[in-house]
Amino acid sequence: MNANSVSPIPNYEYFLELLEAHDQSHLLHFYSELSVTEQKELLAELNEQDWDTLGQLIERYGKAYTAAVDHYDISPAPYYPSEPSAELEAKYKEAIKVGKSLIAAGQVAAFTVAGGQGSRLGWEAPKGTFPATPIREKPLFQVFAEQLKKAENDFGKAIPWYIMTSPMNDADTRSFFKDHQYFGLDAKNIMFFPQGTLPSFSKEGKVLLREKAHLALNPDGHGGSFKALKKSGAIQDMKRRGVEYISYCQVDNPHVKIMDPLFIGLHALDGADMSAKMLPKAHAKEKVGNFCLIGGKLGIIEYSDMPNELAEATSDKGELLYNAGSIAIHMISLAFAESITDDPESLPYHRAVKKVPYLEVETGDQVQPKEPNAIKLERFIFDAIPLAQHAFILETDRVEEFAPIKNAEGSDSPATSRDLQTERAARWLEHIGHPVPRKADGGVDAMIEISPLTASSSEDLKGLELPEIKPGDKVYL
Ligand code: UD2
Repeated sequence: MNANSVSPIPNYEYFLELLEAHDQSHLLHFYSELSVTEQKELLAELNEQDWDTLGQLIERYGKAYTAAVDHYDISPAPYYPSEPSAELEAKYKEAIKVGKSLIAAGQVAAFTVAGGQGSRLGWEAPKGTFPATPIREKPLFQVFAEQLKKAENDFGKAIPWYIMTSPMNDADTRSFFKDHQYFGLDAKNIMFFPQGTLPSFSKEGKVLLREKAHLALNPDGHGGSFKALKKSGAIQDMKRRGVEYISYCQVDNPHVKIMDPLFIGLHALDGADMSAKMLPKAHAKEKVGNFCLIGGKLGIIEYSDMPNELAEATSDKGELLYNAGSIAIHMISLAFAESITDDPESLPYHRAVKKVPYLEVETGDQVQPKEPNAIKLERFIFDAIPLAQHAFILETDRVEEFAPIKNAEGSDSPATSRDLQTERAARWLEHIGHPVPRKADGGVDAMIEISPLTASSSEDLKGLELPEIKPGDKVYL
């Protein structure tokens, strides 16, 4: 469905005047050389941008930019522990009950952000199509779809799934799902919508052309989710279905538990606006956001913005003071998401200087820059946390919930993710007393894949007929 009302796109003269006023008229330099279709495409792209706002952003983040990070009054953030203390035990039990009943009542939707460009992974297609699992090589989207199918079977209620794409990968994402018959889900319960874009601009403040008829656009960050949820009609669709809570995840982590009764229940019991899962960081500079209290409010400082002295600070016992790392898993109340969409300027922008290929207007040459040449702006979803009246963090276990695929090689790569998937499967089996061969270094001496349709925890494996696993075996359950 699409709730956008389509208004006509203004003509060339309108944009010429507008762009001249913003000192960006070079974007129409090649207009007369374009075919009628290309002319329309260019005007449509120009029409997508809010030029007054963009002008202010270019002013602020372009030439005149000075980094102003107020790291005042920062302290470590408290969190719910993964293992409840004696006084929390009853609350966790109650939360699991509440979470299950909310899922069964259809009040929880799944939301996956899949609009990123995946450039670090070197995968040209949408990242969700990447073959992620160790044996069957199921794509990431299939892993999530099967989780939702299992939840639908367990709770007797279909779970609506919202998938944010970008204009660059929207069509490919939709056809991938269609080609795979929506992985057994009912297409009526899946809604795709593209996020917004922002043009890259030069250090001198000129918006770049990618081609004669196209701006150099990039997705506006997952913080663009709020705007896109509203613009696409997804928020309306959620209301129509009686959804009250959104379970948010990134497309790159096959271990995310999309429907986690404990997390959902704690969020509801606490009346939270936005909640997050955390892991103790593997090391001071791990590439995850840092949970902090900033001026008394919970927030995240991204790894790239975290001053070294804070990232590396330790307690008397030698433990990292800021050890709470964000793995980008959130619960968001629908009412809160809507309040953010009502104020589209509520989230800040983050600035990155990147190598952006562009068309040089003076010469008409295509330039592949060797050095970073352009400014990209993005918004981050987690910047909404400090705007929440109530927000909390829940600790979780690394192997259980974090096996991200981000880089082609090294850390957070397909290889490390496959190992973690095997390790989690082995633990689930061992937990119910089923032996798994291990090497001298403790690693699993086999390859094991458990389908999300078979089990969402070790509990689901109880009572199943399980094969004996010998060293070097490949076992798919
Ligand atoms: C993200 C978090 C980091 C940590 C880590 C855990 C940010 C900025 N940082 O780091 O704190 O939690 O994940 O895995 O998020 N995406 C879109 N649209 C966009 C940009 C990104 O949908 O415009 C999606 C993208 O498809 C991916 C996710 O957001 O699924 C993460 O984006 P990233 O790769 O920029 O962030 P990353 O992995 O450095």
